[in-house]
Amino acid sequence: MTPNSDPTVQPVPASVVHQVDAADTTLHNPQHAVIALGSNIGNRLERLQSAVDALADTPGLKVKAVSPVYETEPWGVDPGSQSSYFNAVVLVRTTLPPSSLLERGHAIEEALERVRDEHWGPRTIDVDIVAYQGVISDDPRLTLPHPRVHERAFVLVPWHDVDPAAEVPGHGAVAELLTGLGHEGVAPRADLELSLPE
Ligand code: A4P
Ligand code: MG
Repeated sequence: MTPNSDPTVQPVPASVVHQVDAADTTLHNPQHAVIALGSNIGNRLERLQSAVDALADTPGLKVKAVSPVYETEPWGVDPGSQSSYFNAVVLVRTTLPPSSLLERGHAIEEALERVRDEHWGPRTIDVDIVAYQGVISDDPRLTLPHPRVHERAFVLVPWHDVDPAAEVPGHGAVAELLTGLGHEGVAPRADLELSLPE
């Protein structure tokens, strides 16, 4: 099935931001990676934008696309126990190995005042490495692809927006996974937009 023949998959919203100049010209042998951002405390849009800016500022990394912003119901926690999230997905090309990309993600979380006091607790920002090239790894420090991504419409919907042909390594096409999951609890915020630094 082609992604567009699936009635549950929405057309690409206008706010997908693509950077068309080639990272390839400035990076040697760059690898594709997919990063998910989530925030449910404070100024959620500002936090997501700060994370995008910090990724774009990372040596050896080019941000290639930034998804639209979605407001999403908290997943995996008691209903009503947390505020809604803003979620987005960023496509990058990078010469950083996976472990360095994870470290950079943690540094960005720390810079944005993330406090880790509760597993799956509310957070100013969460930076997850969703996928790195086609790598599959069950290392608990960096599991690839992210262990729950194939069950999470709040990641798959924005990922599909920026890459309709995307695949979750080991789990199949994002479009197919979304057919099973649906879009419930994942609402586009067409009034909001993340920008890609020049
Ligand atoms: N880790 C292993 N693999 C990865 C990976 N691929 N990317 C390790 C990032 N980190 C990875 O993460 C815990 C440990 O996972 C780290 O030490 C890292 O080395 P954490 O960020 O400290 O803690 P966490 O985020 O609370 O745990 P976790 O398991 O990453 O939670 P998730 O899976 O990120 O889920 N609902 C909505 N609507 N939107 C959300 O964004 N997020 C969560 C958190 C729950 N519900 C949500 C959302
Ligand atoms: Mg996390």
